[in-house]
Order: sequence, then C-alpha cells, then structure tokens
Amino acid sequence: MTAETTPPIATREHTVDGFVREFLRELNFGQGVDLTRASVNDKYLAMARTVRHYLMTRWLSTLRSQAKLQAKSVAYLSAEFLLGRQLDNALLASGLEDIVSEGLESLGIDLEELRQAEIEPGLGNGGLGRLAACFIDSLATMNVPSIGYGIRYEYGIFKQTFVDGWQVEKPDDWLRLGSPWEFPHPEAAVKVNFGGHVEQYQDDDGVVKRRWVPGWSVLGVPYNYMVPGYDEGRVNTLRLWSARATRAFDLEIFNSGDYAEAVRAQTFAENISKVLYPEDSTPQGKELRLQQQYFFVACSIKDFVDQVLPQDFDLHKLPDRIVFQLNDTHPVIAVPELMRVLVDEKGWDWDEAWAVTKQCFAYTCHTLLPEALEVWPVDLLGRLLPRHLEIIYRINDEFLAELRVAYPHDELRVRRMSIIAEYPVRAVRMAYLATVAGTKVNGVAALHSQLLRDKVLDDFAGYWPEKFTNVTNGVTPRRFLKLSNPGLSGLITEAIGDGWVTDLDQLKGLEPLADDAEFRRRFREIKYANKLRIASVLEQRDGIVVNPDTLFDVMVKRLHEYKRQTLKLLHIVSLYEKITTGKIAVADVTPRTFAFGAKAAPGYVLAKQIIALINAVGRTINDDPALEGRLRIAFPANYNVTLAETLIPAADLSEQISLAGKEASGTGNMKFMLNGALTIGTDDGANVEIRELVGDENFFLFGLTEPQVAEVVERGYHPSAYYETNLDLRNALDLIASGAFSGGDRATFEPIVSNLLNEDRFLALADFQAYVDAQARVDVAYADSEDWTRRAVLNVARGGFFSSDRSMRDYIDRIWHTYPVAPEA
Ligand code: C3B
Repeated sequence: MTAETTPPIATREHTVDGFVREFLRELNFGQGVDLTRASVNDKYLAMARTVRHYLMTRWLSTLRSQAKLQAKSVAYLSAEFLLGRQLDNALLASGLEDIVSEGLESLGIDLEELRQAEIEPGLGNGGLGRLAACFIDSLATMNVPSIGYGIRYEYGIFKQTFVDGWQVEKPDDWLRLGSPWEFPHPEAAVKVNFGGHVEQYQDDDGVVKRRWVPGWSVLGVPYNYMVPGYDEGRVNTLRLWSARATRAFDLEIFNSGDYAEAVRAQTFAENISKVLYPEDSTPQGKELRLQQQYFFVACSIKDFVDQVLPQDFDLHKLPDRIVFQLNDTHPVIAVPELMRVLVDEKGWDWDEAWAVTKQCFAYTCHTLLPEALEVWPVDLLGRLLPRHLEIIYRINDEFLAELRVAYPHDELRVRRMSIIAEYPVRAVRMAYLATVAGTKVNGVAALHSQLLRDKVLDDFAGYWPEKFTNVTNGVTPRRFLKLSNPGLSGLITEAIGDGWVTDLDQLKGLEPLADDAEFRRRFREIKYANKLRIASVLEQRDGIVVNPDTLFDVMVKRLHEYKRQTLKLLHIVSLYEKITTGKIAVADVTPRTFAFGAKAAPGYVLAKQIIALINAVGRTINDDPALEGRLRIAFPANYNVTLAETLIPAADLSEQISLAGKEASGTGNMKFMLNGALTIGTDDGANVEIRELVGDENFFLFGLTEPQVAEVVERGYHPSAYYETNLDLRNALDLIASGAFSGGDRATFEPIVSNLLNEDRFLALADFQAYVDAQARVDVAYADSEDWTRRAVLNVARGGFFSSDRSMRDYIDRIWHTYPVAPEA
C-alpha cells in the first residue's frame, strides 16, 4: 500500500456498545484514569475526544477530496469566531445523540453534567463573532469548500461579574481544563515579520526594487478545529493561529547569556494572541491590535498559498481557487499583504499583482457608526509594517489618479475618497481600502446596505454601483432552534417533518397550525417548560428567582448607548413610579420578568454606569412588596452563547429598540423570532425585514424612522424639551436623579441622567412615549393568550428567511460564485 491508497481507519462503530468501548478507551488511554476514579472533567474530555473520532472519517475525506478536486474555496477571515460550546453540536453532527445517551446511561454517567463541564470558547465580542460561527456551520452543512481563519486567543471575552451591581471583569481562562476540540500543529508554524525598514536594491536584471527588512518576527502556530456540517455534510476546518517566539529570536538572546531577557522576549511574542480586545463596535487604535490583525492574516495567506495550494500552482489563477471574505475591517491589512507576497516574494510586477489581488477579496461592513470604522495612523502603521504602508500609498495614488480622470472638476470628491485621511492625523481608512480592493462590498441587512450606499460609502457607490450589494444576516437553525429548543423543534418536526433543519423555509408549513387550538396549546406548553428551564438555570447559576407565570420580556446584547438599554429602563422605572404613587393599580399591571444580559467594554464608563443602574433598579423593585412580585428584573452576569441558548427559547417579547439607522442588522432579533417571541422594535437593521415577513400586525413597531432621525438631528435635537413636556418621562428621570435607587445618593447615577437630558446621542427621550405606547399594546395583546400564541406561531413560521444557510446562498450567488462539493464517501 502507498500513502495514497491507504484508506483512513478512522471509522467507528455506530452502536451503543461501540461507543461505550471507544469512550472507555479514551478515558483509560487518553486521560489515564478508570471510570471509578474519573472526575467530571476526565469524562467530559474523554467524551469530547470520542465524539471527535466519529467525525474524523468525514473530516479526512473532506480534506482528501479538497486536495484532489481543488475546488474554489471561501476563506473567511475574521478576528472573531464566537463558537459557543462544541459538544452538543458535535453530537448532533455525528448523529450520535441517541447512542450516547444510552451508552452513558449504561455507565451511570449524566450527560447533562458533562455538557455543563464544557467552558465555551468566547473568542468573540458579540454579533460579528457569532455571525462568523453561524456562517461556517452553514457552509459545512451546505458542502461548500471553505476555511475559517482567525486567532486562538488564550483569553476570550472577559468574564463579567457584578460587585454591588457594578461590572467587574475577570480573565476568561477558557483553556484551563484542557481543550479537546483542537488539533495543534506546531511543526507547521509560519513566520510573521514586523517592524524594521524598507530598502532599495537592484535585482539580477538591474531593475530597482524595494524590499522589507523586518525588525522582528514571531511564529504563528495553527490550531485546527473541525467544523462539522449537519447530517453527513462536509467537515470543514477552522484554523486559528497562536503566537510563539521564533527559535532564532530566543536562541540568540539565550546565547548572549541573558536568560531573563530571552524569556521576556518570548512573552512579548506570545502576547500577540494573548487576549481578545473587548471593544465591540468601537475599535481602539492600539498597536497590539494591529499586530493581531496582521499576524493572523499574514499566517493565513501564507498558509493558503504555501500549504493549501499545490506546489506548482500558478498564482495567476488564484481568483479561481479562493475568495478571501473580509469580516469587517479587522483583516483588511490582508490586501497589501497579498500584494507584498506577489510583488516582493514572487517577483511579479505591480500591475500584474494588483490585477490578481483585486479579484481575491470581498468586504463585509457591519456598522454604520462612523467611530466604528477602523482608521490606523500612518506613523503607527509605518512603524509596524513599513512596506505595507508604502504599498497602501501606491494603491491610493493610482486610485486617486483614476478618480481624477473620472471627476476632473471635482477635486473635493477625490480627496473625500482618499484611502489616506489627513485629519485629525494622517491615517489609513481601512474601510476605503477594502472597498477599493474588494470585488464586492456588502452590508448585513437591507436597510444597512442602503445606508452604506447612501451615506457612509456614497462616493464609492456612485463610482462603482455594481460593487455594492446586500446580504441579510442569518443564524444557524441547528444551534439556535434544533439544539437550543428541543421542545419546539420536536413539535415542529412532528408537524412538518425534519426537513426544516437544513431548509428553514419549510417552516412556512406551520402557518395553518397557527389557527389550530391544539397546536397552540402545545406550543404554549413548550414555552412554559422553557421558562421553567431558564428559571432553574438562573437560580442555580446566579441565585436569581423568576416567576414562569409572567411575560418574559428580554433584552440581551452588548451594552451600548445606541442599543438603548436606558430606554427599556426608563419604561420600567416609569411603571414603577406610577404604581408606587398610585397612578395605576398594581393589579392592573401585566406581570413581567424583565431579563437583561449585557457586557460593557471595560473602558466604556457610561455603559458601566448603566449596568449599575439596571442592577440598582432591579434590587429596588424586586424587593418592593408594593409590586406584589408582579415586576421583576433578572440580570444574570456574564451573558454568553451558552446562556442565550436557554434564555431565548423562553422569551415572549424580544427587545430590539436601537435608534433607527444605528444597528446594522442584529442577529439576536432573528433567534427570538425563530423561537416564538414577538418583537417590539424600531425600524432598524433586520427588524425591517422581520416586520415585513411577519406582518405589521404581529410586530410592535415604534419610534422614529431613519429619515425622521436625520431630520430631528438636522433641526437640532434638544432632549430636555421632552423632559419638560412629558410628565411620565420627567417623573421617571426625577426618580433616578433623586437617589431612589442608590440609597438616597444623588451623585451615583447623575451622569446618566444628565447625559440623557443634555446630550442623548441616540434620542432615547424622543422615542420614550412611542415606546411606552407600544408596550401598552403588548400588554393588551398578551392578555389574549390564544391570539398571542397564534402570532408567536406565525413568527416561527415566517422566520425561515433568517437561516444562515440562506445568507450563505446569497453570498455564493452574489459574491463568491463557488460550488458545493460533497465529501468523498
Ligand atoms: C455587529 C452589529 O452591531 C450587528 O448589528 C450585526 O448584526 C452583527 O455585527 C453581525 O453583522 N457588529 C459587531 O458585533 N462588532 C463590530 N465591530 C461591528 C458590528
């Protein structure tokens, strides 16, 4: 037998006995313990490795067929992949669920306990990172050749704790108990350079060229993760890079006898992949962050060009083999990096290299907040990546020359479109660079893409209208319905079969059942069971008691002013104020549980004050006997993917109340819809499409529209005017200002109140009355439980569009032009 003909021996016996044998073998040989002495962690690790074995045949055959067929692949470049726990998804993908529960039971092991032992890899901040994880799941399920490239942060998103209601961050040491899902390949480490300078030289033909003389370098070690598709699909790869010191680097210093300095140097190199930056939507121009960005894209491009492609591959054909999808601006430094590889390393001339490079990238923009568009000061970029800065300058020079031909009498426009900003400091606008280099630029919801064209990138859309497109976000129905809501997915499958798991449009088949009283009864029963489930989780996890016989009103997302958690809070405080002053009878209040989940960026002072205020209001109203337990705030700390998976299926009402024109898409909104919550929301992001699909009558719309917001701002917004004229609003704000929630201390929350009264950047006060009115409509609707359930069922039935499988189809049709390739049998 030769290496080529040797069949993989990774097949495993799909029987209970076979599984039990595999599991015990892992426990004994992998963990070195026997069952009687095994800890929960031993059992979890052995279990994870066993399940992994069952996926191995598919992974190896995916890799084999990829090497053979060389089909065009998508490389999804993303600084974040917020994966969530792996075990359940791997069980689902391997079709092992039943076998495993039976097998473990026969051994007296509680599967649930093993599930809980898994620490989720929190390698992302929020929506953008979770979207990347949904996308790679869909790509594998749909048999699309693809590879995810990112960073293996040693510490993921911080663990949030509350001390006296204030957020305190703790490091997320997610690797501490072992990491059974990864395959490290230190032997395949890749070298990445930084710093130094650029020099001129003559090549063998006497041509004057420029090359980079780097100052220092690190190694990138690849860690591979399986990305298993559902139901016999491909098992694609996620390759995350970890930084290590180069041997040359420390040998040199060791030889000089300075042991301490050598160790310090090592730590310095390894810092690059040490920690995920916890800023969501507002990047900080930190040098280490640029190091991270360059580190992972340089590793990835080198990996693809030198390892994934065959050795004799003609790089002129690169665009037929790959499309690098830039997930926001974080990986955009990949553009000059590919140019550098082609020009400096492969010796191509500039035009030839640019012609290929500009066919290899596409760019997804995830924001509309101007402060969220990354900009790198040229002095910083030039210090760290001097050759890349030169390349960017040349790309820009040629681009501006082209523009001057197109707009000979509009130098202002030409300057507006420059990749290099001159003010307040000279800096590289990464979004512009991505737009110039990308074959396509897409926003993440219809409204967002429109606003990108009309506002943020309007000059570019005018110049290249065909470059701009939309792909509305989606979420994976495997994790966010099938796995997270077994009750509802069982009911759905009973009604329409299980084809919906990979073809979510089939949920349409549920529509007629909205009018079926028995179906509705069962649907309600499941919602109730989901409330009991989260109630027990919250009690054990956080010591929080909630009443399942209440309307579950849920707002979970990062804490950001534009998302307007304060608007939600003002509604609660206003209700409380009216009850305690006798304006409304407590018996007339719809019993509600207000659930919050939100992390604030550690340096975002106002956001942290808002967290403290939510907790303070919670303490006050939860303990106030006057409310007779009818209103309660539940704010569990450390909201993450794992908690989302139990909280969202229990929700009745989904809060999507950002200021119109600020939330690019939202993806939580889609998860709630698919789990049978109704939305109260503004005309923003994907809410617009949710409302169109579910129908106005099944959505609680309120608030200014984006054009109205623009008009108000244009006229000059004065939040205090709303305070003066709206008594309820005034009473709510006065109550906060009075110290009612801070033990009489008026100073604690004064910054929040004064910010709202004097600045209120996101127009919370302008939308207050509309929001309160919409909540009154919610109360009325909820009182008719049959009709509420009918609407909830319609939300599920009409939510199929929001599958990330559909998003992937759109990317394939509009941007990537790749084809599915099933793994070899
Ligand atoms: C988010 C946006 O804020 C969301 O509206 C959007 O749904 C997701 O991306 C996914 O597209 N986003 C983020 O999480 N982090 C950023 N840096 C920018 C946008």
